[in-house]
Amino acid sequence: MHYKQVYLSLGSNIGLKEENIKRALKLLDDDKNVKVVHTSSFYETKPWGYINQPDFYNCVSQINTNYEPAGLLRLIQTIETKMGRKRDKKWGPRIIDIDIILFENIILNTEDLTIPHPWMEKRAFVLLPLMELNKEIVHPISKRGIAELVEAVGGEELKEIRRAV
Ligand code: PH2
Ligand code: MG
Ligand code: MG
Repeated sequence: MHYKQVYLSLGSNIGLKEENIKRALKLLDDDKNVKVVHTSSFYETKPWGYINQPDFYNCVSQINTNYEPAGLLRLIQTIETKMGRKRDKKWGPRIIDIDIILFENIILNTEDLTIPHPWMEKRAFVLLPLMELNKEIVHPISKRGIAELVEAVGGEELKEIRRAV
C-alpha cells in the first residue's frame, strides 16, 4: 500500500465543538484507507470571513491515506453528512468542516477541489496548528515556509486564536 501524507483542517462552531471534531477524527480513522497520525492542539478561534457567527474550535491533523484526492473528498463529505452537516451558507456556521489543506506536494484545480487549499496562506487557524505539527512545511506553489506564512498573517489574527484547554 502506498500511503500519501495529507494535512486536514477540522473546524466546528455549532454544539459540542470539541466532541464534534473528535468524532470526525474517529470516523476518518475508522476508514481502512485512512490513518490519523498526528493531531495538533485544539484552538479556539474567532470566525474568519463571515464574522457574525459563534467562535470555532479548529485543529489540523496529519493523516496517511491511499485514497486519491477525489476519493478522500468523497469520504470527507460522507462523514460531514453523517454528522448532520447541511450544504449551507458559504463560510457560515457548521457542526463540522473538514478541509484538505495539503496532499503530498500536489497542485490540483478541479471543479470540486483545489489543493493546496486556496485560503490556507491567509488563515491563522490553519497555519498555526500546521506549524505545531511540522515546522518544515513549504507551500507547494508560493514556496514559502510555514514560519514565514505564520509571520505574514500578522499579529492581529494571531491574537484572536488561543489554545483550548
Ligand atoms: N471556517 C470557515 C469560515 N471561517 N473561521 C474560523 N475561525 N475557523 C474556521 O474553521 C472557519 C472560519 C469556512 O469553512
Ligand atoms: Mg469545507
Ligand atoms: Mg472550510
